[in-house]
Amino acid sequence: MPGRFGGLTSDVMTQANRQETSKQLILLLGDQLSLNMTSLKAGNPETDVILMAEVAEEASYVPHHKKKIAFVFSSMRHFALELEAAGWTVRYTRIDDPDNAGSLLAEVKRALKETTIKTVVMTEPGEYRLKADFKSWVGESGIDFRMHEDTRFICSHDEFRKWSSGRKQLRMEYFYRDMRRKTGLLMNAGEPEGGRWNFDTENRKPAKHDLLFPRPLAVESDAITADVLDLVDQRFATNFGTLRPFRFGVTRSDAERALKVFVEQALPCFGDYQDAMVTGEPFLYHSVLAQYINVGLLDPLMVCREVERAYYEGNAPLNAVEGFIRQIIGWREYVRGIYWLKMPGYTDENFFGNHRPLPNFYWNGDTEMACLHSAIGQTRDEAYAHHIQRLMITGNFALLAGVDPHAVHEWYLAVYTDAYEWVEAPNVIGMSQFADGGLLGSKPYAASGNYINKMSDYCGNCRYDVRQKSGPDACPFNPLYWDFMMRNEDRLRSNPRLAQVYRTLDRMDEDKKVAAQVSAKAFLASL
Ligand code: FAD
Ligand code: DLZ
Ligand code: SF4
Repeated sequence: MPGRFGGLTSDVMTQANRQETSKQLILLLGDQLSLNMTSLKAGNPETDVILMAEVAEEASYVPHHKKKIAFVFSSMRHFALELEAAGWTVRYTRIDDPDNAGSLLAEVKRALKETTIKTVVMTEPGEYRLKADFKSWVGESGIDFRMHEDTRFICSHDEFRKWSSGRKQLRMEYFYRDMRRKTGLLMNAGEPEGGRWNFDTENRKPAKHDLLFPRPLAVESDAITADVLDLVDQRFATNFGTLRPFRFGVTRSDAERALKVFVEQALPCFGDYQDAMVTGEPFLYHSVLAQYINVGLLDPLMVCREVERAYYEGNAPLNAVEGFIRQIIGWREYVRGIYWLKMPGYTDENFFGNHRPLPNFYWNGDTEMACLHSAIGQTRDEAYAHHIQRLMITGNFALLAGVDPHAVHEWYLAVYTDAYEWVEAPNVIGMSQFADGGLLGSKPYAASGNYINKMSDYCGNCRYDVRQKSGPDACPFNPLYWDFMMRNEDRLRSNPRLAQVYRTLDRMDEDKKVAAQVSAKAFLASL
């Protein structure tokens, strides 16, 4: 197996000779690692050539975490072998290939030059920037080019456009119900299983440290992954993140095993502890499957059917199963719909007009705030943080501190193994930073230290005091929260979901308001 990649330059030469009779070049991207891709379905293994390329442009359009690059490259290399085993001819360019043209488009042009192929086929890329690159090249070159829909999603672009058009407000909950009806997941004679669409009232308990947390599947590196790790070590030495130990799976069968481990060990408590945060416990009862789903190693609908099966077989409760399925057929599909509805331009939205640079501690965890220190340290080590850490710790802080949402977006896109713009940007720009002014969600996810203290054990280990509202020892989230509400009053007061917050502010003594503003200002100046 490892030798296959060692001699790749000469492989490309032999493949080029075989390509004389080929008809189509099928470009397969690093997050399209499934035999069910529409580009492959439109191809013929007898005649067509698949192009896969590790390129500098994809590896550096944001400074990706080392583990993310290693995961993508190793998964690509393993998938190339799977394709060859299935009878395809694969033209695979490694990042260190001396002839590497540096970008996916340039690699396509090189392949066309070096072969007699005249037709290029691909499945729509997940990110707008790549789709735009290919569309404009096709316009100029007049090449025979076909871009197929990505059918790994339940809701097509057209369907989302129709669903959203004419609605005054887009809300995930209603979209989700349509996806339940469409897929039949947890449906019983046209009605939601258990008589309700959503069981969140039974979810979201804080977790205690003494629970026996399950662990996501940890996969030993094989020779291919070991090679990739060495390569990333050398070539991306200054990128963010800890590379080793590297425990992600890199094949479909690894990912399927990870799913099985999740369903058996963590799913039953997924709902209960979905929003909990515990120091030193990065995964809790989360699935840690998003990176596999997003690159194609797991099919999202298949994942949901396995999870649904656990419920019907009596192995997991409805609140956990419904909550999990909602994340995938609800949130995941909904954010993708918003992304394609609003691109280009969505990643530049800035409703609050925030321009503060991202604090440096986002890159090194060097802060005395225990919650941020923990969430960022874990991000550095695992290239993973669960949803509530992303939303209510790193996201909440950036929102309250008035950080430029585009800088926040670029950070999230870089640091998580599961980060691709179509899913990351709506979560950051819309859900977390409210930079779209309320298109995706109905209110900003802003919270003071009280929420963090309720849902985590961070505050007990912090140099700041979560009960103090102002002053040098007060938890910075407290004054920052009220400062945020006062600063943005003209934009937020009319939001019905913040009515209670503004009633509390109206009752607050003037000196307390001023103290919060002074503390917030002093803290922000110290960043
Ligand atoms: P679990 O908690 O086990 O959830 C199960 C699955 O549901 C996930 O694997 C994922 O596929 C899906 N899911 C859950 N929540 C969401 C959501 N809000 N949007 C889309 N899918 C969801 N998810 C990404 O896949 N890539 C990102 O780059 C990303 N960036 C985010 C940035 C911010 C600021 C926030 C608040 C959320 C972000 N999410 C992102 C959503 C969510 O946090 C991750 O999907 C989840 O943490 C991945 O871990 P998991 O697989 O253990 O998920
Ligand atoms: C994330 C990523 C990285 C790091 N490297 C590559 C690469 O070298 N080649 C490739 O085809 N894909 C890579 N990817 C995934 C792409 O960035 C992803 O396909 C696009 O952003 C579209 O979603
Ligand atoms: Fe975070 Fe404030 Fe708690 Fe410290 S006291 S861990 S800064 S919420």
